[in-house]
Amino acid sequence: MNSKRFDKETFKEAVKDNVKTLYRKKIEEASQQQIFQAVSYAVKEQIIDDWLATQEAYYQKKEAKMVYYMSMEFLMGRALGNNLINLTAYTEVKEALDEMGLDLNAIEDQEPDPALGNGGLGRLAACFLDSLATLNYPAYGCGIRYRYGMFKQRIKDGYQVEAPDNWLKEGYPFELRRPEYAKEVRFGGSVRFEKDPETGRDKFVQEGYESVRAVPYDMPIVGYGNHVVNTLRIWDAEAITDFQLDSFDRGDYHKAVEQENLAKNIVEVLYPNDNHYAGKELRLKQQYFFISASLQALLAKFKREHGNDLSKLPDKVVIQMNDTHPTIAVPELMHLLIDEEYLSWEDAWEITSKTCAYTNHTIMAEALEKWPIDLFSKLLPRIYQIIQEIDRRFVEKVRAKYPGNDEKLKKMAILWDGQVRMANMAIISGFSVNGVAQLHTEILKNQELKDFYEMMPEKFNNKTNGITQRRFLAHGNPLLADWITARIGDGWITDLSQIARLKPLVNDEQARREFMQIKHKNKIRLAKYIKEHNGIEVDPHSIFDVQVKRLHEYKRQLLNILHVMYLYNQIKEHPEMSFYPRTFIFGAKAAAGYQRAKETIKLINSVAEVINNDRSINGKIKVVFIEDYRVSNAEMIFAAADVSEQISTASKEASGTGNMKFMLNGAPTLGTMDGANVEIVEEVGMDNAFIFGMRSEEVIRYENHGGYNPIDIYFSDWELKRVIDQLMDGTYAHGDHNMYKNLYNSLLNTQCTPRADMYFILKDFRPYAEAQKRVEEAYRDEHRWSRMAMMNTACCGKFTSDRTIEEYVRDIWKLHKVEVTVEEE
Ligand code: C3B
Repeated sequence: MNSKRFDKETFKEAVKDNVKTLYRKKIEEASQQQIFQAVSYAVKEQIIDDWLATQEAYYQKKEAKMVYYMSMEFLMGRALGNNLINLTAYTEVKEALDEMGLDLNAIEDQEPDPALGNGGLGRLAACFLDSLATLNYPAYGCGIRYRYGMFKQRIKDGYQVEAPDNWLKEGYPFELRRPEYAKEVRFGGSVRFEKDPETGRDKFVQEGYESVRAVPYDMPIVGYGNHVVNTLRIWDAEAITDFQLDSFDRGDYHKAVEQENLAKNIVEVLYPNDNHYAGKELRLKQQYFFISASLQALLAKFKREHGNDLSKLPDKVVIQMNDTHPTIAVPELMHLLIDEEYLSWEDAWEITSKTCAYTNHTIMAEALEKWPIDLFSKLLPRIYQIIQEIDRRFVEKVRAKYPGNDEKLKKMAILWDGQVRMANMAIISGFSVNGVAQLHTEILKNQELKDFYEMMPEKFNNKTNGITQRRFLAHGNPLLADWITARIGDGWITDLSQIARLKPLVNDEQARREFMQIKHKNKIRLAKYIKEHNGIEVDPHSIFDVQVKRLHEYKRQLLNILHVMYLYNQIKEHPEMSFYPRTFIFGAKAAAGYQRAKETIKLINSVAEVINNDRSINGKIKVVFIEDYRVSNAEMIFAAADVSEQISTASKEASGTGNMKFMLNGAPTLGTMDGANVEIVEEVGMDNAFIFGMRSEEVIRYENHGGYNPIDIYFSDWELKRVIDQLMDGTYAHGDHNMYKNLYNSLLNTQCTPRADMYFILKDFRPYAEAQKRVEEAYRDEHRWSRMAMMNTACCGKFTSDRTIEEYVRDIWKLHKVEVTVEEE
């Protein structure tokens, strides 16, 4: 439906027809949701031709190597608007709908926000799919079709309350069920060794297992203006009803019910933990479920297209494992090659170790998955055997290389201390290990994964994250997108390096004025949203200071809100003090069981309540907590931000990607030298960011050698002490002295493990407050601020996921572009 192919009248007819056939209604009688469905089906119809053409082109071009991006999370966000953008048909469809008396924005709002992911890692996967399709690379995303995605967050009395996200309730128009590709996945039971009577081959046979049927649903991933449509394949689980049970179990009602339950439970819900693993058996089941199904499908497809010589697999296929969650792909691929394809261990290993690559997304110890051997070997007996053998062979190598050095094994073995360490397995078995920003990769090499790096340096490489400008500028900020296009052409949409052409314009007063006018309009749009959702009146002339991301102690939302409390004290004490009005905007979900995170949300809301209702401060500060932060409202928030809060404890944020979305939309970073902030500053210059606080080396030094005591700071800074004491004196708790006890203790209590103030909030407080003062000063100078804001947009070319993907392709995946041509009608 590239503008030429797209015909308004046909489209209108399609929408009307769909309303009729789907709902037996006329347009005028249909609900908004029904219209959304009808419009989406009309769009999908257009996509299908390109989808077919793409798959045909990949098939024809047999040398086309394919990347399989394996991920437990794909945080896609809404598809309708994004698909229209990428079909380059947004404007036409908007007009067509206008002519029918329909409003595209309102229709887009009817779409549930597919939230099959937690945060950065899941959204990165979604950006990667967008870039792969746009850059003409053959790719599959493989994941799970959770019935319930990331929970909906409601705020009641300032507390987070989780509500289920029933995103499939009305049916999702963009997915396609593919039962013909269903696969069986087996759990439990035991493994028997036998000789195949016919062939005489050694065989491992799993018996007494439970199994489920994995049924794939495909979602189209539309490339920008190039007719490429790739596939995100997410797996649903169904009970195996035709009773392929052992003869022993045939007709066993109990077993049938169990299988029914297994199927239902396995894909029921996304674990809502970010940077933290729950260690639950069901989670391991989820992992194995989608990996086994995906790999079975992958091998079947390979054999269909390339024949039975599996030694060619690494030439045609690369498997990228998105963090430790899908790393069970390694032993599962070994299992399929050995037990189903009858390859020798050596041949299977040769193939597997050339096909699998691993991305590390965090150094937080609590996020690196380890499974108790007990649990693991019961659930996946054959897979466990294979891991034992991988481990045995590796341990032998380590012993040969470092004789007598048990320290090395303690750090590097897969099986240790009764646990299966998934990261170690991935590093040992794959051909590539990458971090997600320069600093992060350096920390992996020199600190967390030092021993591996010393032993196999050739595997390690960096791939700094990126984001797609199609969603986060073209779709999320249409005013700015149009303005940029008017100024420098629309090449930036597929080549973000072109955005650098805005640089000379920062010296053009007229251009700067227009840029800031757009920002102002976007602030009005957000202010309206806040008024509607929070009932709070915020002034679009105030500084919109924004921290939106998952709630985690290392991200230090607590530092931000403590600073707000500090400012409020100051204003109360010195009403005459000059102060530029600020709106502090927060948005964050806390993992359901993460107590301190939930307390932080309550604190932010309580501080908001007190400050927003204090007439004596003349609205100088407003605090807003945006409920249910997610991709759809994120797009609007980035567009409206003046200041981008990226204040994690240095060394803890592997990369960050929100930081890049703010930058793209013209918001300077107020941040630490952490993750990709370091590279942002490199691009935009120190003068166009507000950097403060401890550097990563200093943090790591304290962590390794001790010597930090927050109590010293507490007693030497009375203003900070007062703020911290206010956590306990009831100021923000209607007199309750216990409400924030956990937060208070996390900062000061020496009983805390491993230490009080793990994330150096007290240590960084003053530097942060000073940086905030610099922000205010800079903002007062309109001339200077508009330059800074615009420079941020102009310098963010590096941070497109298109660049990231080209680097993965060049260094790891070795893919080739495939052109898709479609007859124009
Ligand atoms: C995140 C990291 O916390 C971010 O710094 C990073 O930008 C993204 O991944 C993408 O690389 N991350 C996450 O969202 N969930 C995890 N389990 C681990 C890392």
